[in-house]
Amino acid sequence: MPTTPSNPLFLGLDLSTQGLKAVLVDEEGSVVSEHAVNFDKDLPHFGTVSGAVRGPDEGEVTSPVRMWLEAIDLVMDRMKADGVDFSSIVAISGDGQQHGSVYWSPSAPALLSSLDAAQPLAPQLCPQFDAAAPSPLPKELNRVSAFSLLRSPIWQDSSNTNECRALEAAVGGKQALADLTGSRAYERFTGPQIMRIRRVYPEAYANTIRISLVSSFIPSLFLQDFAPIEVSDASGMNLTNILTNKWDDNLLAIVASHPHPPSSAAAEDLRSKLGPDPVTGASPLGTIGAWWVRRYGFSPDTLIAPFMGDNPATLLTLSQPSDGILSLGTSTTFLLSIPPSPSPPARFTTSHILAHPALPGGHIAMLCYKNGALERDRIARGDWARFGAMVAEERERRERRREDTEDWLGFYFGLREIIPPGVQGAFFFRLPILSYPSPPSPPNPITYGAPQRVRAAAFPDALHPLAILRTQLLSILARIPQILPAAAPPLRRLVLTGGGSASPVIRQMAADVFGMEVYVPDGSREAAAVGGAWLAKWAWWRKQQGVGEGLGGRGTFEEMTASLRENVKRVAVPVGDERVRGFYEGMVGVYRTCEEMVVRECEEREGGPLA
Ligand code: XUL
Repeated sequence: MPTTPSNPLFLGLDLSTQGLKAVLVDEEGSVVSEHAVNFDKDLPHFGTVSGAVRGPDEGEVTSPVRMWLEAIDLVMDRMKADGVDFSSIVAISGDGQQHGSVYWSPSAPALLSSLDAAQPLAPQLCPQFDAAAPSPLPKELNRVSAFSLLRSPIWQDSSNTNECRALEAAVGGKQALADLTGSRAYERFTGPQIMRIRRVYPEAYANTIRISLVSSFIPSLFLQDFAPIEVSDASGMNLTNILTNKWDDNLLAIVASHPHPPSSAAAEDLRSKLGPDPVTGASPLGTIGAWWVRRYGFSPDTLIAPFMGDNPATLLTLSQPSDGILSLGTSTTFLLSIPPSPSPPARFTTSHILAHPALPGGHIAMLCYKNGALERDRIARGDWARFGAMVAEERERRERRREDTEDWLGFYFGLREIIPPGVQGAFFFRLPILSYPSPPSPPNPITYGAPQRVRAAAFPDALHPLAILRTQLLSILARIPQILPAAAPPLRRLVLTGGGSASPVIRQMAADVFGMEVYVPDGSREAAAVGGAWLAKWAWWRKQQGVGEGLGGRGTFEEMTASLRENVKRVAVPVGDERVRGFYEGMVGVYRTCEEMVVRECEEREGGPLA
């Protein structure tokens, strides 16, 4: 009979684009320790930029699997050096950046199950390789590598547009695929990624016995055996039915056969590579493997719960009904929880519906932007104090004093963007102001003339910091009415998380653009990793209570979190000044016009529709 430590701890790991974080959480849900590894700084020998390798193919973005393994070795060693008592950890879960995929070789099961506790993970599972060499494993290394591809495609990849269009066409179009899977085909989604891997590396695909998501790769290491994929992360693959969360035979057949007619034998082969139907966050996967017990002193009873996608994990810790979550990490994402309802959630071709990891029948609506932090960081050039001062000064002049006869919008898409799909480049607009309201002004009604497209050189330099915040936030504001379920009450609070949420200027700007009070995590800023630790606690708590597989109304995630403390705090309220109130609602119309002009310009440049 396993003994329970007097102070049980829960480990949450977040394997994100730029680094790996590990948080330990106690029974009350408070974070007791945090450790992190930054890929570029701590593992520079992989030569990544912001955690990723671009190229060699057009649009290709990958991360070395060995880098992730070394990061896990390093974070565990850092925890050990800090005196973490691993035997107090009773359950482990976490999350990974969504969509990325890991390709396991036929040697993986034997290598995983026979790990030697005297050595770290990386050299035992993945040989050193030349970063410039092609990703498929050279055949002569097959016996010593658990991976058939040495670099994993990640969510920033956009090298498979043709595969996306082919998948949509094969099921009857974008909307048909969105209705079936929750999303139309997106380059970063794992199904279209697998289609490209099959095309460019047919031998490596044949040499793959299992495909994991980043989120199921990590628990596979802890179990020393393949872990199944979890439902919320599975809904980022374009391979499951969003209403049943099961692999869809037709989609498997298309992905496994294209450009040939769908074959059921190919579909079965892909099904065996993907493993069993996805599991919910409620089902523990098993207990920790012997390597972890011997090397770090974990208890052999430590439960391993499924790992999720990073966005669902963030929502788990921060969300209450009627909250919107704006995650300002490497990507910028906006998330809403959709409670279970007798009618299925509406599906759109510009946003995503994901399965909820801990609320059976519940969903998550999501908007995702690729150029979020990448472009904000580029403009700030590390000097956030200057960035903030420039935003504040320009806001004062344009929103409060209203002293110009023109205003400006700027769009910044360094990488091929997700929303609007396929746009790339920087685009600047002058907005002639036809009239300001005479006081007392109702909220905003500035009248704008037709926006004029201007060259970068004509755009006021001092405006870039405000301009990027404006367009990034307006893009979301313009789309909220569409993604908010019809029966849902209006949003009440906005919860900010991720790196950008630390900035007081961004907090205030978000409060004013959305007209909502802004909250941030209270305590740890690692909301996704904490979400993992909470899911781990849920699995353990249900086991303690003897709750079986089906929830049957008992042992729900809500029931468990009710005993955990409120973990957000209010940091900004919309300003009372009526010149600023409603300013951005009034700008949405002209924003939409400019966005349409950007899309048209990109289409003309590329000679056809972008997506
Ligand atoms: C979501 C998405 C990103 C990644 C990385 O669809 O692609 O948010 O999850 O954070």
